[in-house]
Order: sequence, then C-alpha cells, then structure tokens
Amino acid sequence: MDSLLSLLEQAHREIEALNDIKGLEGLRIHYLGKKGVLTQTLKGLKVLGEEERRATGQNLNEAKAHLNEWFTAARERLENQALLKDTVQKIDVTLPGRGEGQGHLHPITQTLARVEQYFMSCGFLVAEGPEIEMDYYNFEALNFPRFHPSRALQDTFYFKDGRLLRTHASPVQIRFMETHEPPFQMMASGRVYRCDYDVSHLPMFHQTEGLMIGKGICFAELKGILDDFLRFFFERPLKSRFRPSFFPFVEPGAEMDISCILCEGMGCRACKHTGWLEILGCGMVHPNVLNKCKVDPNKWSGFAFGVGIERLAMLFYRIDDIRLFCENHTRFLKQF
Ligand code: 2NL
Repeated sequence: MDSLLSLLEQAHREIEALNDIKGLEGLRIHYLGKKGVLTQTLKGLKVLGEEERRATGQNLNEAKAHLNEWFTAARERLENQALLKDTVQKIDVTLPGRGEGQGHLHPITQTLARVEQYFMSCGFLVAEGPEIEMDYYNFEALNFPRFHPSRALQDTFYFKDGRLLRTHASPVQIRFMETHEPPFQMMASGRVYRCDYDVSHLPMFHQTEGLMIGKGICFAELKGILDDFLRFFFERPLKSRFRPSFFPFVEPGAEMDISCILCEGMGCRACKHTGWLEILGCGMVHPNVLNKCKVDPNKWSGFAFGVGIERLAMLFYRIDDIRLFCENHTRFLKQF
C-alpha cells in the first residue's frame, strides 16, 4: 500500500510538471501501458493469497482510475496551451486596434439644430405637424384661391384621394394658429415635398418657418430678428437687403438677400456677380390667413418667414450640389 501511494504521488508530480503534449503519451505508457508499472504490478498479484489479492487489486484499480483522470486533465491543459501558442504566433496581439469609426449627425440635421437653437433662444416654440396634408391646410387656408395658377408654382405630389405631401411647413403654423390664442411666436421645421430635381432642388427637402403674432408687430420686428439670426448662423457680420416679392399668404411679401459670404460682396459665380445671395422669403401675414384661423386682423398682426435648410447648409459648408445630402457617401458625410 505504501509503495502504491508513493507511486501515485510521484506520477501526480510528473503529470503536473508536464509542459509538452509529446511527453504526455510517453508518461502514460510508462504508467498505464501494457508493460507499464501498474500493469506489471497487477500481474504480480498472482503470487498473493486470495484475500490479499482482492484488496490490493481493488486499490490498484482505483489508482488506475485516478491516473486516467489526471492524464485526461493534463491532455486538455496541454492541448489548450498549444492552441493558444499557435494563435499568438499567427495573430500579432501587440498590433494597435483598428478603432471604431464614430458616427455623427447628418449635416442637414446639424444645420436644422442650429436654426432651432437660435429661434428657441428668442422664445419661439417648436411645433410639428403631418407630412401628408389636406388641401385646406397646405393651400386653402394660406390664401391660395382654388383654381389660382399660384398652386402650380408648388409642383405638388397628390394622392388619389386628394390629400397631398405638404409643399411647405406653413400648414403646421395654420394648425397652431387654430388652436392657440395670440400673442405667440413659434416655428415649424421638417420635410417638405415638391416635384422638382436638379443641382439645387430635391423632391424632398427641409424647411423652417417662423411665425410671430402679437399686438403691433410690424416689418421692423421681422427685419431685426432675421438680420440677427443670419449673423448668428453664418458667424460673421453681414449686410442684408429686402426685395419686394409675392407669396399668396403674406402682404407685403419680401425676399431677403445677404452680402455674398463666398466673395464678401465682391461678386463671384455663386452670387452671379451681384454680391448678393437670396436667402429666404418672408412678409406680414395676410389678413385673409388670419381670418381663416379666427385671429382678428384688426387686433393682431404678425410676420412669417420660410427658409430652406439645404440652401443654408450649402452656403455655410460651401457645397455646390444639393444631391450630395441624400447620396450617403461616407467620404462626403465624414467631413462634417
Ligand atoms: C420661401 C418662402 C415663406 C411664409 C413662408 C407663412 C406662414 C403662414 C402665414 C404666412 Cl402660416 N406666411 N410663411 C411667409 C413668407 C415666405 O417662405 O421661399 N421659403 C423658402
């Protein structure tokens, strides 16, 4: 028994000390092979008496089971070690990582956020509305007479049931006026749709419209706030001018120009050598529009404006083709 125990102890030490799969098989044969230590000892039992042989035989079989268990564990350990060594040789774990490309907001979203940031800081509320609209909110309430050619200016996408994709953000303002008592100042931003597609037009684009209704609001308020907004947006002092223009929903209506930010007013291709860039449309809300929304034009007045987000973004980032915004080329988008 004593010699069996010390044999087991020795075998255990030797198995634990193994650090190569090749040595394992040799050691296993040494102990458990046909001519191995344990097998020989088992054979030697023949010379013992019946009683002694049974007891020793049982001990030897238990020892054999232990040895088998240890060899199996050792094989697993050494195989894992070899696999790891192999992997480390093939993969250079000291190489620096490739890094995760971090995304960011689309340049149009960033531009929209800056526009909203300015007007929110002036106390404008942000409202939202549906992109699929009824004729009433998109045209009728905005003083587009039913069969008037001004509707043709809008290149509208219609559904079979007479509904349409909104051509501007104004319907959101109409819905807001219907449900709120003046005075208020609010803005609506979002996707608008027109049947148009070239270097400066997309069938879907973004617009922000602002509306301020109050007592004694006049064109001076409109000029002051839009001047200040554009200086904030383009991050520089700018000259501006207002040219009379027609929109059915305002009277008087105007288009606002700023001194060309590309040539500082010297004249270039972008401003068609005039030194001025057309930037937005605006005006005093037409009394017909106020009446439709149950706002008394004798009591209240207000201004409104509409500005294209793609146009602002193109000027700010100096992009010359509007289609780049919806092509999703990462080489383009990565720059913002
Ligand atoms: C443009 C012109 C404009 C408005 C939008 C507006 C809204 C209501 C009443 C009156 Cl509810 N006006 N919005 C007014 C003038 C011009 O947009 O060319 N935008 C890019």
